Amino acid sequence: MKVIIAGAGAMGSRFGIMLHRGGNDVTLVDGWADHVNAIKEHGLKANFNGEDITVKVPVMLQSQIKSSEKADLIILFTKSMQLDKMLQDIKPLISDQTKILCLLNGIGHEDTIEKYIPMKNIFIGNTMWTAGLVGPGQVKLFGNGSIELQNLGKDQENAAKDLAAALSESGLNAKYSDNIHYSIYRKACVNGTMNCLCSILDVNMAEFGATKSAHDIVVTVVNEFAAVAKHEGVNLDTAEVVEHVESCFDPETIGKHYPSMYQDLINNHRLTEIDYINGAVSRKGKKYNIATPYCDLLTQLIHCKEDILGAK
Ligand code: NAD
Ligand code: AOT
Repeated sequence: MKVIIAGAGAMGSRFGIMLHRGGNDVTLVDGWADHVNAIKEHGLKANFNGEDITVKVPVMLQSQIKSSEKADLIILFTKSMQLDKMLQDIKPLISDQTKILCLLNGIGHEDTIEKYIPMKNIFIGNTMWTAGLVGPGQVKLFGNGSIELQNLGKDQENAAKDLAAALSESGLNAKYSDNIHYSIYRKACVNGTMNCLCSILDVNMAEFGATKSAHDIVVTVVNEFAAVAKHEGVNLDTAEVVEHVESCFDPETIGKHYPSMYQDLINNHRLTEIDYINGAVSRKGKKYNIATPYCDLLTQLIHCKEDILGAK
């Protein structure tokens, strides 16, 4: 399968490496010149579950895309605020048959994708895999994960199941979901708690989970997400979602992970995806006349921290 990874930072690199090792014809596309040049010169370097590996994989800048190379599958892995530009830049790689899979964190990305891609080729989902960027051309990957995905287009259920099976052949543990908006909101609850709170408190997920207030905060935030989701026809089982969020506290599994928002804001002074997570719930709350005070405050605090750190 000819696979383009559109956005080859931490997660794009993980997926690129795993799909390449699984025998696919993978090309990375990214907008960060230092990263692209490092991969071109030295290969993509990864600490993969404790083992140092180097993967030689084709890579190009968004500005170097040629129209000749149509992909079977494009996996989107930009940050939320980079998605629209990436979709514009990858147009030459897309044929009428190219499937687009979006696994970004956050809510509502299909609205952006639908502007550029016919519905029949759009597949959306979320992932419990994690990844960290060490520096240009270098990532750290540990632990296990999974993917849930579904077709947006009518009559594309078999295509979605085939796509999940193809990703699983490379060890990505992908499953078809018949209720992907539920799964996306469920994962957004993980990010709507862990990402902002670990960044504000300067801790990893296990350390946050060990605080006395963690449970109450998680319950309140999940309830706000659930109230908004209900207005969109998604009925979250809040007790199950809280349990799911709190399973991330376990230091033996992924508790030691610093969420991507922490990596961006605290380590690299980069702008965050908060407006697509808690910020999206705040905006929807105002639209539906639902109070979301924790999401409002968490969004504001992350924006304060962006200002304080001069994030770009
Ligand atoms: P990332 O920031 O590592 O990569 C996204 C883009 O930003 C890439 O184009 C990358 O090259 C660029 N970039 C990264 N660091 C840069 C720097 N210092 N200077 C300039 N450009 C830079 O993002 P990610 O963590 O791979 O996340 C992609 C999507 O997946 C997001 O929606 C994220 O929330 C989601 N996600 C991340 C994780 C995780 O563990 N990292 C887990 C699940 C989902
Ligand atoms: C995560 N992390 O989604 C993944 O860092 O943005 C992120 C992210 C899987 C399970 C728990 C947290």
